Amino acid sequence: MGTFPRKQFVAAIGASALLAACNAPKNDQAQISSAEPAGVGNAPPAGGNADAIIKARGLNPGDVDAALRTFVPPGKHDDYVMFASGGHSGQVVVFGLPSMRLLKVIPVFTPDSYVGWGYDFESKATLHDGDFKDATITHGDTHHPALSETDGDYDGRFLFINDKVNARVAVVDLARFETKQIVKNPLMINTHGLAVTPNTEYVIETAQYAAPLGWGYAPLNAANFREKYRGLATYWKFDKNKGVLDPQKSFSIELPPFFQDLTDAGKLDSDGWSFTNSFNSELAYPDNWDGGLPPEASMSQNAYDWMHVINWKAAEAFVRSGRASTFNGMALISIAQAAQNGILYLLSEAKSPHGVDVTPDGKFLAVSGKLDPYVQIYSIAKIKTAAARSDLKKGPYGIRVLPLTETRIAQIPIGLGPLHTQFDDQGFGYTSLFLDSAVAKWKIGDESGKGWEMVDKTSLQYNTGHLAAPHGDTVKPRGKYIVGLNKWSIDRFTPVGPLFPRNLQLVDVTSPKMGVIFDAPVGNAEPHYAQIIDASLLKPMSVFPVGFTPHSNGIDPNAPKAGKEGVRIDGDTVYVSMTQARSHFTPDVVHAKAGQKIIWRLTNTESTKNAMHGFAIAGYNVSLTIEPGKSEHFEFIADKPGVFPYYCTDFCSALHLEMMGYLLVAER
Ligand code: RUQ
Ligand code: CUA
Repeated sequence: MGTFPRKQFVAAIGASALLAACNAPKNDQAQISSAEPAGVGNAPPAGGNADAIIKARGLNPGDVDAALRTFVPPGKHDDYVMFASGGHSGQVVVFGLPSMRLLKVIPVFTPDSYVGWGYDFESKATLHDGDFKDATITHGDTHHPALSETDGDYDGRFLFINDKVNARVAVVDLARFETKQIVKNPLMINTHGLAVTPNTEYVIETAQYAAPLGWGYAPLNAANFREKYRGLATYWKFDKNKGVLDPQKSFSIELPPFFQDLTDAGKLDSDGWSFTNSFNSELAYPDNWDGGLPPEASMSQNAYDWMHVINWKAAEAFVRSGRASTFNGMALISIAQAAQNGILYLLSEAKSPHGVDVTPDGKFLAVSGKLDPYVQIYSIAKIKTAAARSDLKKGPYGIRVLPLTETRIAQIPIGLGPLHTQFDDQGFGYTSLFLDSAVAKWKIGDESGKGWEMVDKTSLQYNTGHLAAPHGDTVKPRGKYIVGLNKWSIDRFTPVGPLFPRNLQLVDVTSPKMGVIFDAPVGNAEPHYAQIIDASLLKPMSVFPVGFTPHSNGIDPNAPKAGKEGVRIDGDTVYVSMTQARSHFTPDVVHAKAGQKIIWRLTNTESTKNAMHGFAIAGYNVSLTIEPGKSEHFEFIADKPGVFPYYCTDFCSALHLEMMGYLLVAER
């Protein structure tokens, strides 16, 4: 293919200024900076005129306090990074705290034409790994992000996120902030809870709506619902060296068809245990609903629901001993096996529970039922003592029941619709109140049940779901903030039509009285849950070694190299080996004949930070962003004859518009 020699091109435009601006700043400076007088860009307004500004804008001292607590000066970085689920956008949304600035959107279960997720060969293959019975699913409902942990604290290496609707789990590699793996649960259809164990031995995924295991069919009637419909807890083994979930070493525990919900893993004193709540202890199902109560009423008749208390270390040992069966390629412990081998217990919990959260010391469990105005506190030492008893009564499905009176040590009255709890570094818990639209702060007491009391409460706007706190799920919470993930924003923002933004609210918890200090609209689907990590623990790459491919997490031997580009035709396949660098694609013309298959490889050969390029081509549905050093690969059948410009979609240089080429597909 004829490529215009670079030297001739430079001579042809003959402008040294253009050259300097667009051709080759191979260092870490932004291109523009060399042309800009030092210090101009970030200079604050001269003088300092705070009083006049406060007056002119009608601010009160509280506003100014909030502004000072959240303001991060231009060019300065945030202290914390928050990973929020993107709800049914299928993504993860990344914010900086305290500024609440949006830093990134990571596509996970849904294709994204900016990142190119689902457009290149490798990411398409990753999406295919989440296929359901050969059907590629291009949506997801991301719910519960869970950061990888070492010794019970976030380590900044990986983020796990589940797809509630399709029971899939994804691994996001935080070296790249990119989705690395998607697995479809081979036994369950949908899921809700996701949690990691303290050394990321396992990622725990728990079911939501009961269905026959293994994606099977059973007519819906009373007998089948009881005997054939099932819940589940899956313990996905995480291979830390490879950074992937290993289905071969993972296992599941069959659970009754209560609708399991959220899960937390024990830590420190309670390491080896996990706690999964559920609703629908009534075992209500749609046939009951005909002419009777609607589902939400038939599922909330009982005063209590069932928490599942699971000794996962005992389950792991059981599987290793070879006694579990295998179903759809996954080790499966039956309810009877779990009940008889000290693996599974039931414990009463307040009705319609959602959050179940282990305190940072691993000693207590905070559970709240949305229809019960208390946070219920259980002692895990007492749970373990009770579990060791040989005279426990059997409950549903022959599962032994831990006595509520022996294990629950306190109930803190906090208000209406308690939903989820987070912790700080000062010995306080924070529980969201969905119905009250508030957050309650309460003191962690002791084993005897003393000292558990609410100390503060503040309104949020509105209908708060989960809360997130810096390292709030770990053995070492960092305190300072609580973020309320509010479902409704109602009157908080400039109207943008009937599809309202959600409202993430930053709450300061360092003052004696909590207070909202920032409202961040989220013009994305619902952030169900978020985790917040100290930014200094994240060590992402900023450029890739040239020729890097995410698929093998290393250099691709087939990656196009500078000076070795070209087009090769072999039978009916056209192999394109292309590089891109400011401001040129090499080669810049590709010829094909209608019907030929094109296997196109493209390397961004830049080594300068931030020097990404895009690639998009008319008519053939390819859109990519290629970070410096990265090599991508895509394929299509050139079935439409015509002239198809391709170009760089990222404004990379002063000659960005000129960074283009043609695919010419001739008639046969
Ligand atoms: S969830 S709030 Cu998975 Cu709690 Cu939606
Ligand atoms: Cu490369 Cu624009």
